Amino acid sequence: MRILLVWPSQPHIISPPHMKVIQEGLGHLPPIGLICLATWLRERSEHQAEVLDALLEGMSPEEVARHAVATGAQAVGLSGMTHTWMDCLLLARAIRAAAPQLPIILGGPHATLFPMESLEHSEVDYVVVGDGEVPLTSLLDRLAQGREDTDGLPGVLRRGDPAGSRYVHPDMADLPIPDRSLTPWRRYASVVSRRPPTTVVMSSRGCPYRCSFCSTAGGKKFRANPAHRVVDELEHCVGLGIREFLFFDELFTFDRSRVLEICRQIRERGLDVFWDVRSRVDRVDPEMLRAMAAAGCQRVQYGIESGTERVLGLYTKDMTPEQARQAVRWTREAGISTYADFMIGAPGETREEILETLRFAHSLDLDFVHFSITMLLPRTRLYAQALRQGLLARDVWREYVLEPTEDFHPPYWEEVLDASELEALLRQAIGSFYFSPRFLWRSLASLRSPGELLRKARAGLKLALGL
Ligand code: B12
Ligand code: SF4
Repeated sequence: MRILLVWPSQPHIISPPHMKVIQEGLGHLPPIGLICLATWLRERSEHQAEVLDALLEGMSPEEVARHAVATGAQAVGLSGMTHTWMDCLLLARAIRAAAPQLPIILGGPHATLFPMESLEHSEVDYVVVGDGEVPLTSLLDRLAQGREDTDGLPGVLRRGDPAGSRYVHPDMADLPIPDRSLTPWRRYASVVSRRPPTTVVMSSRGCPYRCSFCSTAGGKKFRANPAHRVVDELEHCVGLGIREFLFFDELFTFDRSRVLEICRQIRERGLDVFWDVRSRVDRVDPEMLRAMAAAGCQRVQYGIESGTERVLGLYTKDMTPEQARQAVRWTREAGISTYADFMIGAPGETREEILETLRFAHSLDLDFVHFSITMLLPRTRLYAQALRQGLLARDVWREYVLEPTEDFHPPYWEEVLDASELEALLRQAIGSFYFSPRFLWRSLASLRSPGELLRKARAGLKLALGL
């Protein structure tokens, strides 16, 4: 069968106001999940897949539907997050209207978290829950036989089926290297790119930690590609002309010996690459960071979240502010840039605690910071707590999935401070960082071209005016 795999445009994305303001300047990253699927189908099945990044191409739902018809697609697969669910649904409707016979299959983090609710919409024929490679192949095999049922198919559901469990691919090393040339790889870069084009790598999936605000879409079990396979993937991309990599693993540094081996092999193979990773502050050490720096690591992004032990405890982050301070220091000493995420608006968090977090963030000498208001994300323990305690009267996310509306506001914990007070504190936090003389000076010193200066200045100005 011939399947069109689409990453939809996102005009209705649920995003905090300050992110919407700067969205345009953030650049585009490849839809790596769809690239993984298309590569798998090409190498392990008779089916053919096309990946269409409608967000990158700026294509409307109607344009995508026309493209599906014009290219003779026999099925369409859509990927998305709950935050982009409304756009997935509008796209599914446009495809149904243009080609009613085409089966529409939904996969990705949203489908995994809300399979049954998504199937309530008649435009969605099948959902794939979890890793998509094997489920999608078996579904296409079945559709090719002219069958529509899902009996015995792993991770695939259709309307009327009982709820099923997520499909977990048994061995990550068995997955082929995603072929970036299936997408316009030269056009991908992010605002923090140093040597575009940039690509995304997922060298592991899953995270065993228990932060209450996180939905750990990759599952609780850490599953990783062995070091040689990770470096093979980098080498493959270098062959194509890509030298900059964003590792989007939930927890790249979980397995210390794997990280050291990846670094050793990058050096041994003489790969001239730039990369950045996400980590916890308690899963790094000076030796590991030095090895990472020597192998081209440019930046480590830490989820520090708060400067107070009480709030970190509320989030069950299982780390302390002191560990954060130490990790940032070690990272800087290794010559790697630091990027930290902070959140404001935890259960019971007071203005004073938020200001303490702000002071803490300033005291760390970070290169980049990102502040956000704690969003009560669907299917998280924090969200369940808000429902249990009556802070939220209704399951607003479920209602949204059943009937998405443009004016949906993601829920915050508004017990002590309400949304407008939190937003004012967020503006203060962002402003105090990005307009501080130290930060401005550092940004200017790290600029590489007038174009970059222009892009960053535009994003900064929009932030200042938009907020
Ligand atoms: C990379 C990433 C991003 C990148 C996206 C870049 C890109 N173009 O892909 C960036 C940094 C831009 C990003 C931003 C955001 N993200 Co994000 N992000 C992730 C992250 C870390 C990895 C996703 C990924 O690439 N996984 C690797 C691939 C291989 O897995 P996958 O995409 O899930 O695909 C597999 C399966 O899901 C399935 N599949 C996927 N699509 C399809 C389609 C079909 C048809 C089928 C059959 C199967 C299938 O098969 C694939 C292969 O096995 C996840 C966490 C996670 N581990 O999933 C969060 C995550 C997806 N992000 C999340 C959120 C909330 C956001 C933001 C909305 C945050 C914000 N408030 O601003 C923004 C949205 C911005 C935007 N414009 O899209 C949430 C979504 C939760 C939800 N309920 O949907 C997640 C799950 C994080 C979390 N734990 O809460 N994100
Ligand atoms: S926030 Fe990070 S460390 Fe915590 S559970 Fe989620 S992925 Fe794991």
